[in-house]
Amino acid sequence: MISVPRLYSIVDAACFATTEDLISFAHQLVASGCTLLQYRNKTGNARVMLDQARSLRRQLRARAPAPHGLKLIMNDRADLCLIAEFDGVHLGQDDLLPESVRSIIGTGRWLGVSTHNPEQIQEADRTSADYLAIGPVFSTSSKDKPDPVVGLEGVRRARQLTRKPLVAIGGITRGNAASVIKAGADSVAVISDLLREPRKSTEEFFRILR
Ligand code: TZP
Ligand code: MG
Repeated sequence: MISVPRLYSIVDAACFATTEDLISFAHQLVASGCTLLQYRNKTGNARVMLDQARSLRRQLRARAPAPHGLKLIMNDRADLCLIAEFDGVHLGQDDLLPESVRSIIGTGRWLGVSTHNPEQIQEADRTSADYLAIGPVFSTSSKDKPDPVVGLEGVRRARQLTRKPLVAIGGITRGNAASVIKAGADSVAVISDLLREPRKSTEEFFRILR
């Protein structure tokens, strides 16, 4: 069983004007203690994604050398995970099935699966996924056409349905993160609340969730 850190930071390419800005942001997260970081890009083409992912990998590796330090997770794409030498893949309900991706990435890399209701949790729990995500817990503006909000009750229910590490996502801030962990999540995945002041925000998340 893997161990997920309390904070799972997501670097969403849509939030940055340039690759340099994206990498600078990721640097600040890692410098402040983030050890699990997902690269997400819903609009860039495959070449842009690979270019940004490779830059992230190269530039962050120097700061947090594998295997002890940083885990870099590729959203959606097993192929780009391998080419960019990332440490795992995160899948949504519209992506390839977990076992298909497991056959591509092998057992050494992490596999995460997003779920939005009890049925999806039970189904994902039967796969070889290393961790499950549940959300959106609260309303979010970081995702196009988000599924219905599951609330803290959705996190509690998810906790009862799986023993895999549980990551909560969607509208999570320093203000509500403690309640999400209390509801049974092992970790919180965050986009927006890291953007404005990444160092301060990261440090505060870790302080709050210790
Ligand atoms: N999946 C469910 S909610 C969400 C994703 C990718 C977005 C989370 O972003 P934020 O800004 O932390 O609400
Ligand atoms: Mg996806």
